[in-house]
Amino acid sequence: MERTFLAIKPDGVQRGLVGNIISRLEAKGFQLVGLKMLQVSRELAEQHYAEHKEKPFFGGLVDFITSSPVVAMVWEGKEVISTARKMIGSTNPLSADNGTIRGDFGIEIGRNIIHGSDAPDTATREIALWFSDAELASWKSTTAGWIY
Ligand code: FUP
Repeated sequence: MERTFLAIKPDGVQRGLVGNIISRLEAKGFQLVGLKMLQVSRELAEQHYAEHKEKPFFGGLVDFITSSPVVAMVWEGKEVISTARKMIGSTNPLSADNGTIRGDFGIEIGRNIIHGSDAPDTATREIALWFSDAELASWKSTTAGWIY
């Protein structure tokens, strides 16, 4: 089954949106298989956002993501990578659709609440970067038969 990496950023944590975000993904039918709150180091932030290294916003992005704790998660389910991205909405919250996490809760591109892996190869890379194998659970939900 497919897995994706999601992280609720410092703004999402401080604004008390952790429960709402987890509820949306649970209610959709996806399964939480990894969860932790952590203070992100600059090293981890720079590795995570390596593709943006040359961008003008890179320094501010690293400052932001390391400014206070984030909630890192791994979610599992059929087509969870693309579906979670749809549920998150576009990068700029002002252009994100209503009903998406960013569309419902955000205004600023630099304070867009949540990160989600954008493709299978990035999901694999990000899960390995943020979680050890021992931190990931495999479990069977008896309700899954009603979802799939
Ligand atoms: P996303 O995949 O939607 O999280 O967006 P990107 O990978 O393109 O960008 C990563 C993060 O960089 C965004 F979540 C917010 C930040 N960013 C800016 O601050 N300014 C920009 O112009 C673009 C991105």
